[in-house]
Amino acid sequence: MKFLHIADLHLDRAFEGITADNLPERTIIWHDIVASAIQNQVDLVILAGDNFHQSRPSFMIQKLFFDGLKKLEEKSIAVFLIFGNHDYIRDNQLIETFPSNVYAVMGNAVETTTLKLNSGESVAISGFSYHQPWISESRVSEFPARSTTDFHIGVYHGELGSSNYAPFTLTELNDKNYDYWALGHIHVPTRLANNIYYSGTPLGHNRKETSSGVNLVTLTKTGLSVEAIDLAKVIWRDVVVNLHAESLEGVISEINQAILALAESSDQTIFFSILLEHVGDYADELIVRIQSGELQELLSAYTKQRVIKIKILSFKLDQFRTELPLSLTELNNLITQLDLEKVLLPLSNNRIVQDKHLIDDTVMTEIKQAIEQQIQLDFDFKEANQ
Ligand SMILES: [Mn+2]
Repeated sequence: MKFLHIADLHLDRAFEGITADNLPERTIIWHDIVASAIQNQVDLVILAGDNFHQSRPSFMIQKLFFDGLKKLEEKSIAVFLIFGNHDYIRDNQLIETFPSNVYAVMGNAVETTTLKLNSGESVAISGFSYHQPWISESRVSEFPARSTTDFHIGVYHGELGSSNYAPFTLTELNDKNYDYWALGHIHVPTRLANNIYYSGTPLGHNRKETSSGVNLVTLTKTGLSVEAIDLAKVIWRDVVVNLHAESLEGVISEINQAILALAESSDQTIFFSILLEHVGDYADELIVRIQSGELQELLSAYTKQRVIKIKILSFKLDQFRTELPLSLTELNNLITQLDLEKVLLPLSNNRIVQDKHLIDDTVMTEIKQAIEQQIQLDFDFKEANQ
């Protein structure tokens, strides 16, 4: 049998730092996933949670999502889907009923469905959905013993080790003797074992998400093959431009060439983040032009002439970089220990914030990640062993 393992689609998630309207660029990925499933003639599509970025996905995004599911229904491709910590199940959440080809896990418990495939083979698929933004215990013990069907697939949204996202161990998963574990939650495509994979997010949504993919999995009686496919039409790249020119004119040309060199070798839209190194005497002038947004505008215009869509996120000038008297590990520790609940106390006392549950563990984690990301952008660090 053949199936697509998809996770962490986050279909309604905005691109971080991109303010222009980009809904088509953000949602084309789902269209392409559906097309890929049809083209590869898969029996099944698995969506391993966080299909939406929030538990209140917009009506328009839901329509797009259901449209894709219906296309799969027309081709008799089955879908098994669960909800993760971001799109956890709430009352009055969805605007449509799932089409007949979709098995969506809606209850609190682990659910199993069995499919009879055109090939005559049979497969059992087991998984659970989140009903709140975190789950502090492992759910693996609730998964049934391996079925007598030809194949058994486990679908699990969670984190290896200890965390608030259904933490699990590899031993627990292995002990089930399933043919494949389709994991969700970690956005970087990761192979944990021969038959245990995070497929990763199909589309990066910020500078850190530089890799993306879905898994095309073939199961046979004798084994499995896993092919990672990158369907993303939008990618994120950090570019370091080591400047040599002595004048503003030369510098603009150097930056432009560095971007075009990458853009021309790719048919994807690239969101560039540019780090300029060795900025010379023209620094003051350059900074003014960067702060006003003029340089970004100019570089985008150059690339648009070549019909390559590029956006520039930020500039950092390395002459202003300072080394912090810390290693990266020490910074991590400091941020982990940061008592955000205390810092956010005045805010969390606000009734709107309370009513809408705006501050939860996910938000806390995201704030900490954002702080760490920004500090890493602005400073250099000591080597860990010094
Ligand atoms: Mn998740």
